[in-house]
Amino acid sequence: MKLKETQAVLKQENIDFLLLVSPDPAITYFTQRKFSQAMMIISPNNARLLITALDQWPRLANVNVSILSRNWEKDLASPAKAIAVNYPHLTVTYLEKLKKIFPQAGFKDYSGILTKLRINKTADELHYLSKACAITCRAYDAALNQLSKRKLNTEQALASFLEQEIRNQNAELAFPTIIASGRNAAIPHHLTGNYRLKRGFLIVDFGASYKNYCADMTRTIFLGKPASAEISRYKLLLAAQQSAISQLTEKKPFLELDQRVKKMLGLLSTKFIHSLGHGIGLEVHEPPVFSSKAAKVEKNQVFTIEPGIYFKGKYGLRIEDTVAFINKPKILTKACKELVAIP
Ligand SMILES: [Mn+2]
Repeated sequence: MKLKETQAVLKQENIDFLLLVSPDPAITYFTQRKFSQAMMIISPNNARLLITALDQWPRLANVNVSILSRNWEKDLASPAKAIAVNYPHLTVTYLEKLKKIFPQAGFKDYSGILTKLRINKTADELHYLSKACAITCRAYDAALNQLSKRKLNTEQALASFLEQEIRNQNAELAFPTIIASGRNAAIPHHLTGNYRLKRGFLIVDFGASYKNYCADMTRTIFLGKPASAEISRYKLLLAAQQSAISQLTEKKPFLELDQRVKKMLGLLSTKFIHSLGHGIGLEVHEPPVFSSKAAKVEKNQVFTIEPGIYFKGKYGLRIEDTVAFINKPKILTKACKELVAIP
């Protein structure tokens, strides 16, 4: 993706090369592959991928692939003066090492430029993301069917079922599945365990990854018969979530959407203890960063909208969609959001 654009920026700024070290997701971005160990050296006129003999040898257009040797730097022509690196994905140890290898060079953080390139998804990326979401929804529907037959009795069993359904569709897991039943649902990042599924809200937060692109969806189901207060809390949260999506317009600051959701939740807004959403792509969490004042809705961004309310020691609810903003919002996770009660 966008290798030419990157090289144009490097040329413009007189950078000798951009150096990326695994597990930097930018390597996956440029090659559309994952490697156990890799380095990428992108200069204005050339792109090189260095990998070990332990990985499948990729065939890549516009990228030369060679073996990552101990003294890989020997192959580089004239001493480099300006080297771009991706700070958030480079360890301090590695940067110190690079400074010793290239004592004459200045190092420039290119994370901002890489973010700018990656924040607007290409047509291929949008396709992969919508496929990941469709796979996720199919797994969810299959799980609902199992739950209604009372075939899954623990958080772990439900998580395993979803994960198997994802793998059966030739996809991977985007992140560890969160299944939270009863009072566990009051903990947004509950660690799925061997707990029996209980009467009450059940949070199902999971996603498939297709060609390395991630989906993220949360649904809250009710096991048993919900009381009217429980139904009205669910309906309020759903209305807030849908309203945030309908308010998505180009250039709208994400913080404004967050404010709107809080307003709609009223007194319950103190129970909404996390961010409204996050960008998603090769990484489950990537820019746009909703809490940043500068973050605005832009064309071809993909992000989640996921308000939740949590009642300590009692229960919790969260509704999350992965949404693409093209000219208008397009919900990619199309699974049903009406409150499903399983007797
Ligand atoms: Mn999420």
